[in-house]
Amino acid sequence: MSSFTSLGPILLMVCVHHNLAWSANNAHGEEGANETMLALSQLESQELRQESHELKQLPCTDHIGWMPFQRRVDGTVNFYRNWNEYVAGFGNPTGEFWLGLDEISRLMKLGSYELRVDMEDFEGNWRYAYYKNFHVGEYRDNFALTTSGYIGDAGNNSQMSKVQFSTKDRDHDSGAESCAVKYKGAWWYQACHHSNLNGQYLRGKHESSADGVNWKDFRGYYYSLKFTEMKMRLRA
Ligand SMILES: [Ca+2]
Repeated sequence: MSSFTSLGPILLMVCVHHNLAWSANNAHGEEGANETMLALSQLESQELRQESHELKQLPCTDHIGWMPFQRRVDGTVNFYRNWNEYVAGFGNPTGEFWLGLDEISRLMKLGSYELRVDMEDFEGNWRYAYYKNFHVGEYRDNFALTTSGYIGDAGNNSQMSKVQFSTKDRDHDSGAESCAVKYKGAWWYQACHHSNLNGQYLRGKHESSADGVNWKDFRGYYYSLKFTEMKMRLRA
């Protein structure tokens, strides 16, 4: 693939808005090179098909190549789910959903990624957290998360180094208890968290501690956010 490196980063996927049609996006959303990139995407897609044996519908990227893999928007989808469900993914990519740890891990094979988290409270305040480096390990590593290079105005509440993913039925955190059970979510818990974006959708202020859709440095442990979206993009 080295002959295509001058095209810059390319993210390839099946897009739910373009059912089973491969689409390609570069970092700048330029349309001029679409034919060339489509050819490249077909090459890559064949490699991906051989790996996965099936095509999975992925969320659409936006015009600059960000692909969402987590979204909370109205509380209609239950996020307090078990390990197998977080591995496989659930929900609807056009609404609330979790893409799935298997898929996120598989996409890591395409290159180096960056992460952006957007969030909104019920008063209309928006914040974001960007991480220049975003990596999710494989199943055998319990999908350990590494992030670094924070920029943003939400607070650096998801910087991690090889922190394994935990669910209510798989405790991989570093605390004595099960953080996923205690805080009713599924996350890269340590002991336990500064962010809990897969927690309960509690719609603003709540009395229970840290078991909502929380981001510590934005609205704290007693406020469940209205909107969150986590998205990844191949890094230039
Ligand atoms: Ca534990």
